[in-house]
Amino acid sequence: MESTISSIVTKLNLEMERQLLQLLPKPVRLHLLYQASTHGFNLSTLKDRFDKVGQFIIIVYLKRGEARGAYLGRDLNQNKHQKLFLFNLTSQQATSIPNKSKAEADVDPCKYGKAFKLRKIDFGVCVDFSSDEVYNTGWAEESITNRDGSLTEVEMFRVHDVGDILLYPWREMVWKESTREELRQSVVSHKVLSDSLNSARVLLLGPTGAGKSSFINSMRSVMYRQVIHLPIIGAAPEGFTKKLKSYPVRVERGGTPTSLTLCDMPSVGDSDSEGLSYSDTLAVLNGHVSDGYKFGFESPISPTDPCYRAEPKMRDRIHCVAFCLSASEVTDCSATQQKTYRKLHAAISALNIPQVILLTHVDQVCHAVKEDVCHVYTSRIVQERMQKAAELLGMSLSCVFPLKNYSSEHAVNCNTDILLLTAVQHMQDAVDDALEDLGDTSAVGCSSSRPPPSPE
Ligand SMILES: Nc1nc2c(ncn2[C@@H]2O[C@H](COP(=O)(O)OP(=O)(O)OP(=O)(O)O)[C@@H](O)[C@H]2O)c(=O)[nH]1
Ligand SMILES: [Mg+2]
Repeated sequence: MESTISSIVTKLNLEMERQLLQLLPKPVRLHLLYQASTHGFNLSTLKDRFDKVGQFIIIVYLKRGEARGAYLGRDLNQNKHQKLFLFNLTSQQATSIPNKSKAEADVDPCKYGKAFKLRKIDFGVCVDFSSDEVYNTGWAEESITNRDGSLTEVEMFRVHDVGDILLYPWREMVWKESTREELRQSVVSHKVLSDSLNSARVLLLGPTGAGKSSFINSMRSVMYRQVIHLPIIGAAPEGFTKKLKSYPVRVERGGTPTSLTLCDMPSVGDSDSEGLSYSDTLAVLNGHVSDGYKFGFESPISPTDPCYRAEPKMRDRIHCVAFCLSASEVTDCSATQQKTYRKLHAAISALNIPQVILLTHVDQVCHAVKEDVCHVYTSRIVQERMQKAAELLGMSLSCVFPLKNYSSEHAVNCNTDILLLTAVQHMQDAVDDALEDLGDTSAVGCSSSRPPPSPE
């Protein structure tokens, strides 16, 4: 059985777990979310970790040896818990007590009619047992509390279908504070493998709402060690970002820039008639478009526009492209969109520009990942979505980086930072690899058929 913090040992012994799992129709794995003796006998953490979606098991352990509990299950697209039962549990057997009510079940994880009720009391927790017309438990009416030691533990588990979570991660990652710091140091100390370039420009390309601007905001948050809110994120059906703008990734607030600059721009359209056109994208890649240019979707940038740079220098070009795709939408991509992305991928490759895929919104496709992004490489659905993203662009799976942008939280999180920093570190390496491969440390962003740009 998995637990969120490796040092937590569940009170559910192997025999009890075996008995309990027999009550469930499908093979499942349990993931410990809350333990009263670790998180506090006050139920607030239990309620915080119960997000109303998915399947949960709550167990109370009694000093006299037995345990009792409740199972709640709800599908993603349903409002109420559809499946619900109470149970008795010992190492020898588990019996379920069905919910006899036809009414839809309540979503309070601490309250099951009068039959089983967890409540807060001064300095602890009390569980009230009874038997009623909804749950014919056969339990004597009694209240048991941890204050006198008769209630020894309360635990809540998330129930995963075995098919959803892989037994072993398919990409190695050490989810520790030290990993975050090492990655951070590597990003901070990195120098571009070029005499003529202090900072490599990474262009974020992708559909509306994929999280391009959020990635910039998230990287700032990682480096500043606090979640910040740039006013560049928003939802608009026709796309929120309208201009080209570059954001240096600084080592700290007001600090020196790192070797990466992230460039934000409007979403790529399905065709030249909507979103950013193919020709405008090429103009940006080749460094012809200056910061602040507002794209007019009716016509591409004209060489007479004040923002048009006729003779771009090496530093003006794009040195790496990060395709941003949302894990929750990557499967809905139309054939036209696929064609557009593949065409772009081919054009960018012809310019010798390295490319990566940032798969955002991974928290929206898997419960376990939503709880903690450290499950990203054991989640089968995230693995599928990563494969889909690679296939969409015709790129290798090793170029796909799953991540979660900071969108609703107020503080940075170690594992979220690890994923974001890993993606950025890979971009820095990819730029260096491309420079080295060309054997000319001033030519990323140039097709072999074009004359090399002037260095500065
Ligand atoms: N849950 C979740 N929400 C995200 C994630 N990334 C972005 N969002 C949200 O998605 C919405 C769109 O994000 P943006 O960063 O503005 O998307 P964009 O790609 O810049 O979109 P345009 O500028 O319109 O092309 C915002 O509400 C973000 O908070 C993510 O990884 N997880
Ligand atoms: Mg944007």
